[in-house]
Amino acid sequence: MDLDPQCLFCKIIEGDIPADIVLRTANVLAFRDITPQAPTHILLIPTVHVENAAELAKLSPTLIGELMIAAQEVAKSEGLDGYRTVFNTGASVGQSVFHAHLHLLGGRSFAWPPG
Ligand code: DGP
Repeated sequence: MDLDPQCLFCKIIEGDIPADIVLRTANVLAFRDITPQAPTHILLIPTVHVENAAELAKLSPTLIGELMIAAQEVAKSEGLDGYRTVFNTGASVGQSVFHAHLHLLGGRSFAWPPG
């Protein structure tokens, strides 16, 4: 199945739920996070339903690379000179939407190690 009708992010891909979209390519959609954790907080998702980044990497190493390239393009268009990218993989580390997504965060300083 390409999309899951029960999935929140698939509904955004379909246009059934509105989102502030910043980039759309053949295989990637990027939109602003509804609860931003930084001045720039954008989610980049594959336009195919896959549960998490680990499954996406197995399905298509090319597609997971496309997410990283799209993140770089969005960071540039947002005027960021540096940025953080995060995949939360699994509920135990905070994944709450089970459609693979890359967080792109920037516009403030970040601590390391992350919390
Ligand atoms: P994670 O916790 O890693 O699964 O991140 C899920 C992110 O999705 C979280 O930062 C909030 C965001 N989010 C949840 N629901 C919506 C929504 O309806 N629209 C948008 N734009 N973002 C959402």
